[in-house]
Amino acid sequence: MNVQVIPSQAFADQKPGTSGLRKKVTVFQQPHYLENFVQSIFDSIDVPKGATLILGGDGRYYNREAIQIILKMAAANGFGRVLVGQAGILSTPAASCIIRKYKTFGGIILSASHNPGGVDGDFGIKYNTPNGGPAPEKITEAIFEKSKSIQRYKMIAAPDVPLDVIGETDLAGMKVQVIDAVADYAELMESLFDFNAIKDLLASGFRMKFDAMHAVTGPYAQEIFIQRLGAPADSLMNCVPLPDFGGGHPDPNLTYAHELVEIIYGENAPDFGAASDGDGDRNMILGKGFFVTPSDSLALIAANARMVKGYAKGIAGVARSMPTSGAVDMVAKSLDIPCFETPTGWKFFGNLMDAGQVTLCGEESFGTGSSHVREKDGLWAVLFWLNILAIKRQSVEQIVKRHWLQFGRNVYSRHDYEDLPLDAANGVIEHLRSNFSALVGKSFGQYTIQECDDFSYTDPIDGSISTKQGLRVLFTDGSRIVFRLSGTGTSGATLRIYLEAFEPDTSKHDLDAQIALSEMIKIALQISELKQRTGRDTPTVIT
Ligand code: G16
Repeated sequence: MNVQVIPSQAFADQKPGTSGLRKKVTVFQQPHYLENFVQSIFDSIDVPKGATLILGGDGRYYNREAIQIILKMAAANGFGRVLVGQAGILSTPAASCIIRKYKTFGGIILSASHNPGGVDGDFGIKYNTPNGGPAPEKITEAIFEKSKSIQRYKMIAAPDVPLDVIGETDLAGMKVQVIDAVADYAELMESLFDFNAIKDLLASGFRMKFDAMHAVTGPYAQEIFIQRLGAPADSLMNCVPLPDFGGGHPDPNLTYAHELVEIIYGENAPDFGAASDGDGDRNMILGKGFFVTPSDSLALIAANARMVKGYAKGIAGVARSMPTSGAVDMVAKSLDIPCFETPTGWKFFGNLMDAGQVTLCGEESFGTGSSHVREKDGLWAVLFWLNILAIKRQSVEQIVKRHWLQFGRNVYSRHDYEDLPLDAANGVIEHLRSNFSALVGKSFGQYTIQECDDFSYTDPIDGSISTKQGLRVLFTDGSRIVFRLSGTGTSGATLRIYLEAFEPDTSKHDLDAQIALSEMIKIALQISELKQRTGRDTPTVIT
């Protein structure tokens, strides 16, 4: 084998964020940049000789080039086999499914998720461990440490491997197996949900619209909704994956999925709308003229899990990230099952799922999933909703409102301030943190602050501690405001303000969240001195 040891110089900025290393494509295109990070992964995980790796990405610009580099590095670093999605494509949940199904040594996923793509867009890379989940902090920290002092990487000199046709190629003694990216995942979905019931629903005149946002789930949606469930072709939109996502921002929320939102709030709207993101792990759920918050979606899925085939025996427990609303906590209480509150980031759910303590997990950031894989899973959430709708035969809005009637409504919204100067955003957080004791006991109209803290988490399974995971301002009536800086952006800083108030009064359940939360929004702006410190008081995105 012709292994080359290529000298290199360390880059100081390869610290993985909330979910892997995400940077501009142009940063990754610098000589040795990607290679250094990949070698740092391999040097941090003690690759057993002959191990199998999964490799694939969301198809964004630079995916193919990166795959060829990683294959040649995997061959030089002792892997025996790499399973690659056809054309180098795998959705993030499908990659997790395949890592688990074929019991591989883990996988490398190329994605910057919901961030824009294209020549000037973003690229990303992360390592998932053999359980199929994103590497925990102790591994991402080790990778970062290696990346700071790396001086060489290993690669073989060989021609590129053909990736478009299913089959096997020998790469200097390592097998490269190009696999169907969709089949294993679709089979897993069919084992969890009642496809016959959903087929009947779709045949009954019920209309759905799924928006793949020109990202990775297009072919998965085609296979599952059209081929296996018999939905008419016009049930799908933007299902041809494009390296720049058609110039869009593949983030399934009310702002960026506006094409779908206009359809679902327009005349002759379909009964159900859904979208997923760049790499297929996020989801947005809509009914005719109605938006389901991700926090409510998690609560509803938990409350109705028993009616769905794969969850008929009941769920062991639930987990949500700290900024996610407490709606699922109410359901857990009524089911008498544990509910865990973790920091933001799917990696924090892995230990709980591996230990069998939780079945369902969710985050306000449009992520929902279960222990069927170790990533959040966009199409899984869409199918869960379709299965519930197939059984209940009520509208999405009716289902949500009946849920609120039973459990109360956790009125919720997130305000994002994108692309803030880093210093100003850090200044807001520091200002709040240093003001905690002055804030406690202070009243603003009907609201009084009871407690403020900087969220920290001790993993109940391995005892690892994660600190500084978001600032919480908790009010005496149970309302709260959370301030947190995003860990997934690539330019400037994004400040997220999460607002939540519990509303048991059913007469107020129809209120628009922005109106119901208007006092809290004012308090958030006032105590953070946002306008003075950043010059901004209007969010970029409201969800
Ligand atoms: C990633 C993680 C999620 C997390 C989200 C938060 O999502 O996988 O678990 O909730 O980031 O992002 P931020 O730090 O920007 O608030 P994704 O879909 O980008 O992989």
